[in-house]
Amino acid sequence: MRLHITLCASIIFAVIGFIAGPALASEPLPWQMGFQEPAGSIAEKAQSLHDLLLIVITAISVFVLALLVYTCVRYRESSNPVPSKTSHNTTIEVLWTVIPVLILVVIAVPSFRLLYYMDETKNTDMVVKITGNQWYWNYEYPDEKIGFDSYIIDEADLAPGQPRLLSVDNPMVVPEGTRIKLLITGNDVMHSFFVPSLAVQTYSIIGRVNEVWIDVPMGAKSYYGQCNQICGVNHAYMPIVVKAVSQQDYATWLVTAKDEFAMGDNVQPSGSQDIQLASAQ
Ligand SMILES: [Cu+2]
Repeated sequence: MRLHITLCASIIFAVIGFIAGPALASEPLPWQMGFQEPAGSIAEKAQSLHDLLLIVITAISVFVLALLVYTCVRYRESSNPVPSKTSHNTTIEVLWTVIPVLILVVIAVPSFRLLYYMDETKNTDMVVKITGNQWYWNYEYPDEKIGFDSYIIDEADLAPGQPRLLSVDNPMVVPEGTRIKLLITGNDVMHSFFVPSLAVQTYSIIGRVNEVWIDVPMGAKSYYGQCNQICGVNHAYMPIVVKAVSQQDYATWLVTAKDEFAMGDNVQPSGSQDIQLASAQ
């Protein structure tokens, strides 16, 4: 009975979440079972690869389970008192080698296709450099010469509608319908820039720049993510918000951002100076 109630509640939550969720934001929903709704071409391809893999692994698991059950029943001691002493069977050995190879080939084709698609960062519209710090993110727009830190908003300071543990003071604002090259690096320990709905998860490592791209679809929407590499005591408190806005709103935002977050030609991201000072001492 209790199981039924829990099950019904989870289905209702999932349906409510599905109806209410997608319009404004991509974020985890109560009782969510699957992926967040994929946003952009990379996430859609990743989701369809996942769906294919789910079919393959389910079929394999059911087949192996059926074989096990059949063997246990058919060859139990009472119905099979004298066990076979067969040690080789060439046909079966060929089959259990060739069939898994074929399955792996079927999986490899879409998998490599997606890997190469994700690797192709040439046709992007703009660049954002992202630096992981203990425990916040820094975003730089090199073409606009702006850069700013992005900190979590304390639970006590959340405005109505802002999700707990996921909201930040300065989101990474981007125009809708753009392909954005991300240059991801770090300033101290390893972090990981992870936005599930955009299917991006890339390590941020000091002294190294990892290049990826995201395909931000049309529509004003916030895509929520978090650091995904244990990076110290406040690891759970450095969320990510990629805020897609209309081209017009982006232009308006840029005007104020250039005022507020202007960088000189040689300005380093905040945090790196601290490290240099610390190592000089
Ligand atoms: Cu972390």
